[in-house]
Amino acid sequence: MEKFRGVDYYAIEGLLSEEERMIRDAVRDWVEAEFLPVVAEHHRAGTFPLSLIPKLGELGVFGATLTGYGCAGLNNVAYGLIMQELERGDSGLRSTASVQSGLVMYPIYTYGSDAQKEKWLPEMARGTKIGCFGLTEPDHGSDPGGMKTRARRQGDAYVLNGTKLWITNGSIADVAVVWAKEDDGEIYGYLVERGTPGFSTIDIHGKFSMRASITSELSFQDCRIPLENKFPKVKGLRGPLGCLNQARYGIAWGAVGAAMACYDWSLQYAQQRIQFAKPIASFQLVQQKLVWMITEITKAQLLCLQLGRLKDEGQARPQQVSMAKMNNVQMALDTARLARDVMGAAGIVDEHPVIRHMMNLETVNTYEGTHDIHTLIIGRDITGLDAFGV
Ligand code: TGC
Ligand code: FAD
Repeated sequence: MEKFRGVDYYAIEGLLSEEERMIRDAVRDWVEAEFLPVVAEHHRAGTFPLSLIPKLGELGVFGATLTGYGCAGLNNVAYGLIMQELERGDSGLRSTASVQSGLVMYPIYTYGSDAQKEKWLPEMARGTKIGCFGLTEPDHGSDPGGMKTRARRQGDAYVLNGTKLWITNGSIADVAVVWAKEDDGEIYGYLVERGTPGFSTIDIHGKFSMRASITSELSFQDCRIPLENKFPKVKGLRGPLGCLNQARYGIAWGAVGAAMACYDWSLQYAQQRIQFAKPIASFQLVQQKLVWMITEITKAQLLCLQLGRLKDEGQARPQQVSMAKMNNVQMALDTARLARDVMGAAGIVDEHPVIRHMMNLETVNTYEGTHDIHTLIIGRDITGLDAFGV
């Protein structure tokens, strides 16, 4: 198959600034040259190419919208385009950048003390330190407000007890952002460093999705952390949910990247594959699938771009982020499944990227709020009625 040819049916390129295009192209070239050649072997082995993380730092990917501390200070559209290009490589690659930027650097920057920012942000921007985000628990996924993890003050320390499950990069992280309840029943955020006594991790194996990404369980047993490791500026579920707004925004763009990869690959395949003495791309039913894909990708691109412009004006509402995450991930999953179908048997092997994207997108559909939770968030917004439960 030829190199990726880009997907821009509505001349959206013309709506981007020169800087946004340059950033997009730099990340696209890097993914092409350094990531795509190794992703299939990592997918098979169930590993992540850790040596590439500092290179992502050099590219300015981490905390790209933040200012100071060695961060690039880009606008949200440029950041979205970075996420699109990373996920064109693999959802696990975008996950690493999302977690580091939106779920670890963002809360340190927004809720953290000056000392916490100075200690973590410059190294995280460089990719020489890695973070993870612990919100989900074995008994509380979609309803994190019910979390059981507890933090209790004892003298000059907080003592953490509990378990966080399904945590991206948990076992390789130098620091975990952990959300726990105190005796007042409120949720607070804490920075827990790797190696702290009472803090341990176990990786989750047997995944059919996100194989080129590390997913772990975090366990806290009488884990004592210094008082200064608590975020001073946030209290309540709005703390972690505020971080999710950032990461969900990146996923909305990233899903478009995965869909673009699947569409372009299956189009090229269909143009080359001969059956009944003709390229399969000449059959009406195959064309219908390809046309559906590019139409939905185009709509998703426009949704992202307008959301990014709103975000840059400080006008993007969390419910609008939910709509983009919900729509674009469903679109990408449907696109990947159609692309797999267009490729016949060839679609099931990892010589081609389509099945890998398809399996990854099953996770993307679930994490950062499932498709249905985002439906209910938007439903509550437009009706004023809460359909979540009691
Ligand atoms: P609810 O009563 O709606 O809200 C509680 C408080 O939070 C505020 N809030 C938000 N603040 C900022 N941004 C948002 N998006 C917010 N949504 C709500 C809200 O105003 C309220 O504040 P206050 O001050 O009035 O108390 O809370 P609820 O318990 O009814 O739950 C609502 C629900 C279900 C929407 C929420 O819990 C939710 O979003 N659940 C989904 C959980 C989720 O997305 N988990 C993701 C875990 S992290 C992850 O998956 C990382 S994957 C990383 C990767 O590898 O890429
Ligand atoms: P559940 O909440 O049990 O949901 C199961 C089903 O029930 C879903 O279909 C859901 O939509 C539905 N459902 C639940 N409540 C309702 C309702 N009120 N109405 C209608 N339907 C409902 N979490 C982190 O904190 N940090 C991470 O880094 C992280 N990384 C992840 C990486 C991977 C690979 C995966 C798979 C998950 C990750 N997660 C992470 C966890 C993720 O956020 C959760 O899986 C997700 O929030 C859903 O929770 P759950 O899996 O417990 O599903």
